[in-house]
Amino acid sequence: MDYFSSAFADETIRDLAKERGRFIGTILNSEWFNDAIEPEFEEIHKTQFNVVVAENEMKFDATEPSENKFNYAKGDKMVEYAQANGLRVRGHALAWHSQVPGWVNNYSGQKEKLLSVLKNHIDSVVGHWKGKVAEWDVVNEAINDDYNHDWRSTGSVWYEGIGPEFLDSAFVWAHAADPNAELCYNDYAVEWGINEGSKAGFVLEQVKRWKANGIPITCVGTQTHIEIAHETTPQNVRAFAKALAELDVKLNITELDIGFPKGSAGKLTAADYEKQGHLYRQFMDVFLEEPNMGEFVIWGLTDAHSWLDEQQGKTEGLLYDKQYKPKPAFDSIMVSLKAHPASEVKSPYPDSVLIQQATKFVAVTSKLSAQITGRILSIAGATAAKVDVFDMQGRPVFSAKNVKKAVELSGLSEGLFVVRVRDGSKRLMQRITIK
Ligand code: 9MR
Repeated sequence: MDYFSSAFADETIRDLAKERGRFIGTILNSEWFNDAIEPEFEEIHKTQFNVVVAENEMKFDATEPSENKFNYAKGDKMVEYAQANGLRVRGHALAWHSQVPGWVNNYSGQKEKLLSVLKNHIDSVVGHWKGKVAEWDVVNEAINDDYNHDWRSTGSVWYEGIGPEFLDSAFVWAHAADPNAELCYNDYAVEWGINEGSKAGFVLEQVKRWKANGIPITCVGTQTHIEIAHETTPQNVRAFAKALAELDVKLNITELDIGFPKGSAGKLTAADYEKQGHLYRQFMDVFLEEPNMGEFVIWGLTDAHSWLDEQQGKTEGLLYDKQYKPKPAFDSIMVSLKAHPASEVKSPYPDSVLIQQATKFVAVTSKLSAQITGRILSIAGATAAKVDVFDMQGRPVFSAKNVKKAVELSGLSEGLFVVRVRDGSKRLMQRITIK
């Protein structure tokens, strides 16, 4: 279905985010690390975003697959990519009950041993990327799914063996290993409101306690894996952000996706995608309006590679479709950014953080430009562009594929035309005069 024609082809989320002192990004999917992803992926990723997270490659089982034998190769690959392209790096995740390798589980119930395993892991991993990973999910998903929320007491090797103090210790160790890194508690279903008995309410109680006890937490992550029907969630996130601001803690959106029910695949209408865009826009509005929100991360870039299809009864939750075309949600995010001018958006980061990002920033190479000399149309910024020319009534009069640098617009008379250049996700529409 070809309903996506972005009105913002020549502007990027990244430039607008940067001007506002904020970070907007998506994960690098595991397929990227394995060189098994379409070339459009990286091109869009580094052009449109300024923060990155590894889908799986900085998790415990990936970084310490056997005891005290660390594997940083994939994480290093991402850090180098981020540095080369001026992206901030989020580290995900240090202490989590899931994706823990078998050798750790062999120490179940051995408190002293598990404490030293977790400390060694945090010292080593955070130490390895000191100064390069700006922010860590120190503890991930440690709260249970019961109605009366409490720590997850079963199914967590850390809680069962160590007790709740594993959380406090993890923050202290991470801070010692990189005193400048932001340190987050990250969880799902905290976008359901902050009422009594809510998961977010439980987080707030813990953050209060941590702050009172000098535990070095600086941020909370709301994963925000939601569905199209969850219309109240943006305002819940706003309330959570305000409550955390009182405690001098940031709230980041860390894993956003807005899925449709799986059965709707192939049946979605333009109105459905508009609705999805509207929800994305509301999240972006909240993000830009709350001064203690710094990062807005979407859990995937293209619907072609998403955990929703692989592991959930959901589908099509991201900004780009399976052909890497920007969906209405992309434009909605741009509209929100434009509706919140840089002069009105506060950044929660000190100048030092923003300047560092700015100097690492390399020029966006993705913009297309075109120039006509006689009948030769020269194009800059394209790898293999499709060029279409229309007369002023919109009738197609010329078409060429795989244009790299220039094409002769043969067969055209003199006069005014509109040229459209498309190269992957990049587009350009421009008037030209043939003399
Ligand atoms: O997207 C990740 C998927 O590839 C993994 O198989 C899965 C394993 O647990 O983890 C997914 O990412 C999760 C993230 O690390 C934590 N929050 C929920 C994410 C989606 O499951």
